[in-house]
Amino acid sequence: MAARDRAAQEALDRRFMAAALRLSRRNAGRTATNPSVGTIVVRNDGGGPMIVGTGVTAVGGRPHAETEALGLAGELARGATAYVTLEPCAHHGRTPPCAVALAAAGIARVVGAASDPDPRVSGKGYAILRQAGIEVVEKVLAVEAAEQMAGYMSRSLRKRPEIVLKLALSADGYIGRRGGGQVSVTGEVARREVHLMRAEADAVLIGIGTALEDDPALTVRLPGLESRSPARVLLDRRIRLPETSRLVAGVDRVPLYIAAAPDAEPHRRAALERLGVRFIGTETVDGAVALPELMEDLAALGMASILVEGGAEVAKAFLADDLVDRIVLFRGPDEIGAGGVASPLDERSIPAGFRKLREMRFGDDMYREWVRDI
Ligand code: AOF
Ligand code: ZN
Repeated sequence: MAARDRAAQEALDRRFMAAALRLSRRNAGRTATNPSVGTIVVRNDGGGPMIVGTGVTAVGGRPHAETEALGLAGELARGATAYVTLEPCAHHGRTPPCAVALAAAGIARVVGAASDPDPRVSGKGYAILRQAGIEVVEKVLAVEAAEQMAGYMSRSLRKRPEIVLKLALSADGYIGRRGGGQVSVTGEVARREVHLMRAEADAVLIGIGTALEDDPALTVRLPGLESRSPARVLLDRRIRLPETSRLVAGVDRVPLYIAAAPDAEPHRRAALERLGVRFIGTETVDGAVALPELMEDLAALGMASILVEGGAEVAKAFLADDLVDRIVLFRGPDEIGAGGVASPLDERSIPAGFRKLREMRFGDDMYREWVRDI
């Protein structure tokens, strides 16, 4: 292939992979322990590229994205290119391996983004394709794909969830007012964005201080997305959460896990358990919940991404344990002034190793996001 043709092909590959990555977000947070993968099947009969099939990992995690895309493409898959955001699987699960399905459908070329860390798949998916005579191009937009599937990567590689720390700062750098109940630091557009972040996470986590102060529900309350609320996790070593709190009120619809010392307040625990609250016994280090062990427990429960929403002490503890993988800062236009609770972090004190991913405006608020590699 001439250099110019190759450059054009690479640009086209990146474009379709970007589309496949956007598509894959549709089921983010809804595929259980499976990553939400996107597949686009494209053929070119001389008149330019034409999309003949698209697929996303189904809600619940199966069928896989490739199955759906190949089903739509039918006979048109023969000789086509498949763009897959994750290396196609090589194992027999409830469905035959996607690598085998791609070959059987007559796919001529596979362009992949992220490699799959799952030992049943890693390297084997691409090997099956090559053995079948399929041209394979790996690692197209691999960084973007791994970043988008950070939860899955983290849980597979490190046995703990990806941890996103979200803080909303006032213009004068406070995240709330002591004793003031819930304070609106950011506006309506930013609030909706936070609810979307919740919808894509497996759990939202806060400390008992915030629970007592704000009495939040931590659910997704966007029209049409109410069913997308993730589990709530509360750090409450001594079980101080009142049975009348909004966290408890929603428990029949959205799970609530309390991380508490195993021997804490047996009567209060029993009462909360009767209401449907689940408990995770936690080790204690210097009087605080041992976060690394708790994160392992949450990963074992199937959680791949945790959104930490406050307060300051909890944020500090996650930062001190070097557990934060992504930082999201909202910055509102108003000042809080006297009685403000200082933020443990601002735009100028992002820890080393993070790179800025995006910056945008939501209404009157600024949004800035940093990530580090997993
Ligand atoms: C694919 N396409 O859309 C996804 C894949 O339990 P199973 O059988 O569904 O397998 C889970 C594994 O499948 C998971 O760990 C990951 O390796 C892969 N996910 N693979 O070919 C997909 N979601
Ligand atoms: Zn598969």
